Amino acid sequence: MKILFYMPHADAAAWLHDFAHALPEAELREWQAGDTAPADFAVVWRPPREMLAGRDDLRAIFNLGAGVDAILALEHEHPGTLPRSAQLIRLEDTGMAPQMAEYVTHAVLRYLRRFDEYQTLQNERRWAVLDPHPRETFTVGVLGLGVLGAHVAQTLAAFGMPVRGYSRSARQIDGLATFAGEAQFDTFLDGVKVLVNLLPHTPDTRDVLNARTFAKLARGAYLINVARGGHLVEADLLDALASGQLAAATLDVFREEPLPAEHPFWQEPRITITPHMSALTLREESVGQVARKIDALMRGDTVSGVVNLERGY
Ligand code: NDP
Ligand code: OXD
Repeated sequence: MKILFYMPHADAAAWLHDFAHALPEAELREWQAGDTAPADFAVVWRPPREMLAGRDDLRAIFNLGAGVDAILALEHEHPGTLPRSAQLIRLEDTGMAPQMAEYVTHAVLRYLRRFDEYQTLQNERRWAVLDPHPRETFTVGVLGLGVLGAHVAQTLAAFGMPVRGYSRSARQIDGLATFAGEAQFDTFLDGVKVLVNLLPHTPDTRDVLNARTFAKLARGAYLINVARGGHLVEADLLDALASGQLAAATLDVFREEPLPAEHPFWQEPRITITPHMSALTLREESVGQVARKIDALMRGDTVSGVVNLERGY
């Protein structure tokens, strides 16, 4: 069995080494421009179109991330790029869920305990105790109750604040109030103090973090966006911060990455910026999961994590 690998900025030799260990019978190679030799599987992150177009020999394409928006954008821009023969399969957790829970919990607790404001006081050499936010009304709303969102929401619920979750289809999760579908979106948002975004980026979810959404939240709410930059209408965030409807935001993802040096977000002290690191792709866990799924497909079994191309996730 032949496997093509492509992951820009990664240590390809280390990945190929680990795959060779996990799949000793496989012939592995890093894809280079112009390589059209046969392959059964492709393991990729943000591949160029020419890597996949016309490759009708592929049985599956493994996306080395949870989000498949970049690869589906290729298909959208150039229909027919994804070989009909191949299933598109994404990573499921592979160590990202605990990382995401740490990141989001840190951000939520920082706002709950007003550490962001204490940092400002320290910068001004001022000693003052601020009124605590009441935990019982510090409602956290998590957009997306998939592999990552459900874990994040359940982790937060253990801290005792009310936690709500929102998904496309109805879900029941212990300790959470759950809402589903557009008809329940406004009820989900009503009074939320911290909005956490863990939706996939699809035509239905693009721009979901906008002025209308912010207006439904509690006054002085917080935003944590760890999904995709395309979910956020950037001008609406700046307006909501200026008006006080939002108090602060923590952003890990941006429309343009790296965030350009001249971008206004860098100048806004109420925005905390991190460089798309909330949940990194871990090599050992990812190689293990992909290798197990390749073994299963070779046996003729079905696997989980297959992307529904119509839904876009
Ligand atoms: P999943 O596919 O497991 O979960 C997606 C969730 O979003 C599901 O609950 C789904 O609903 C819900 N959803 C999808 N579309 C809609 C919609 N239109 N309305 C309401 N709910 C919707 O994804 P993961 O949890 O694995 O990952 C989520 C996203 O996190 C990824 O797509 C990626 O963009 C981002 N990510 C960011 C990382 C980072 O480092 N910043 C790292 C990893 C991922 P339903 O349950 O009904 O299907
Ligand atoms: C992912 C990501 O989708 O790293 O996995 O953003």
